Amino acid sequence: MIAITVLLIVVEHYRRMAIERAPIVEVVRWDEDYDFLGWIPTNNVRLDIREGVLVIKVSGFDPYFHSPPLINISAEACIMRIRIASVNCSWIKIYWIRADDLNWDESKAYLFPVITADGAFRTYTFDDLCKHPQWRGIIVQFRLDPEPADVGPAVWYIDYIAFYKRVLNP
Ligand SMILES: [Ca+2]
Repeated sequence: MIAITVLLIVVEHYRRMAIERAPIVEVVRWDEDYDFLGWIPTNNVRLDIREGVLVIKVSGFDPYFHSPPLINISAEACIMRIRIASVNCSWIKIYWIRADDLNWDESKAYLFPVITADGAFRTYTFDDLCKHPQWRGIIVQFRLDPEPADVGPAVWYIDYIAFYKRVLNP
């Protein structure tokens, strides 16, 4: 029995290593003007669409905005890639709801590593959500918060935002 257990652990170890090294494929992407039409300026932001770029202007305290509703992506798509130019805001926080949990709360939230806020476009690829225990099942909708809540007159220019999953046999 011990030998079988050890074998299973070794197999699982190599399976996880293979997944971590597997290529990524795009599941969903918002990039063109019409992709951004369904985005919602929920709290103290103004949204504008300019030549394929979603412009988010912070207009007050605790700014945030929502993705379109019912995106319904599998949590396998746990890698977020964003091409963004940020002015005066170094932190992106994400919240999400799932098909089996439609409440917005702090358990389903994550503050991404710091970004550069000098107004130049950069592409960031975050795989942090792959290890988040609450990023599972079906993701129904998410929201993004320029942080901190008192960030002040910040602006984000999002060229695109996309989610990717790893596949062993693309
Ligand atoms: Ca774009």
